[in-house]
Amino acid sequence: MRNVAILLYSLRSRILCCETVALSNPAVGLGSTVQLSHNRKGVFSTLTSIILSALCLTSYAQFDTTVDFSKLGGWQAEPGWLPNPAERPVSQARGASAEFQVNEPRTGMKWRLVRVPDHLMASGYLVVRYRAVDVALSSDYLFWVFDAKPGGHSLAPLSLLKNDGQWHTLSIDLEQTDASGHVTGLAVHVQAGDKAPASLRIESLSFREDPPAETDLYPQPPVQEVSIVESFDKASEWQPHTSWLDNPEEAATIVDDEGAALMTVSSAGKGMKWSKRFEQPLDLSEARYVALRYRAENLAPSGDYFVWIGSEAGGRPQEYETLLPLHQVEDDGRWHVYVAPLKKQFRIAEMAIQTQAEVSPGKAWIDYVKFTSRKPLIPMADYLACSKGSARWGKSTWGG
Ligand SMILES: [Ca+2]
Repeated sequence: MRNVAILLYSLRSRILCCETVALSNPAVGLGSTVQLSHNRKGVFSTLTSIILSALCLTSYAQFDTTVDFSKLGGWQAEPGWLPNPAERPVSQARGASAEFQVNEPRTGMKWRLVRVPDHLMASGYLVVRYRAVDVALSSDYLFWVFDAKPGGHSLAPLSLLKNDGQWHTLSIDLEQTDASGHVTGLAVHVQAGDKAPASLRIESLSFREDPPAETDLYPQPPVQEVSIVESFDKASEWQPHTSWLDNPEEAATIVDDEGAALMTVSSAGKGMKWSKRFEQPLDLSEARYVALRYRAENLAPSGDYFVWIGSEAGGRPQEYETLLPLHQVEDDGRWHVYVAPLKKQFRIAEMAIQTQAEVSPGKAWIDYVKFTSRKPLIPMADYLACSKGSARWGKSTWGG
């Protein structure tokens, strides 16, 4: 049953997180390269609703999977993975615990977990209880995960270790490290400096939905709580850009509609982009999540953006990010709140939005885009089709 819970949680994560990178990022991009049929979207949407409903009703939404190393075929030393492999590395697995040791100064070893449990998902937190002695700290990885990203990626650097021989708990926020999909492999790394042996004892390693109360967190949570809102309550601030796309509809409109901006494109197969420039750029340095409330009807799904942000005005900035691509927009006429980790932290000088009509008329409403330092809790009312605008959104609702 726990595996089912993990699978469900993973599906939820996939739904909530911007996993798919838009194929055309610059605001002026013309790309409409990813096309999904509305039927497929509809089926997925229905499936999504069923799964989300099930999640609300089941107590299995919380998961905690401790990896029992003794059942997994052990750890394989990979001397070819580093330039200074130790000659006599030691690894031992006993039940949930494992010990790694390098015996010669200025050498190291990387070990690969031979087999990982089925259904282990790269979501939630990787929680590690460990004790380290004389490990050389550096920016090289402590843990490496093989997941949906080709070749895998680092989860945390060696420099995080507290090297004092005491027990510590480290919780790695997997979403923040950009982990996603199934965990197909895991590796651990130990380096000795001038002093040897260097050892790392892992008492337990588990994948959990939430970190424990007493823990070191990685990445470090933001220093300052922030809540930055674009409220979309003045349509006149949004300028159309017919030159930013190859199929503009000159007559497309953007108007105020009860606290939201309503974009309308009347001709099937046409679209429009609008942007708003911020005289005072929005500083996202402490923001970690984005929440976007919208609804849409008759939109054409494409790889280009629905909402986009850039570090400079004009459409071709140094830094930019697609907050939500058009093909991930739920096109069922209902209000949705899309929540995802923010991949980049920069100062927003311009935000751009786009509507593409598959059939006439294509309509999309955006109520708000909100950037927060903590994962936002969205009131149920925001998902209801009857609720309009964000007038009721006070600071207290968001806790920020
Ligand atoms: Ca609004």
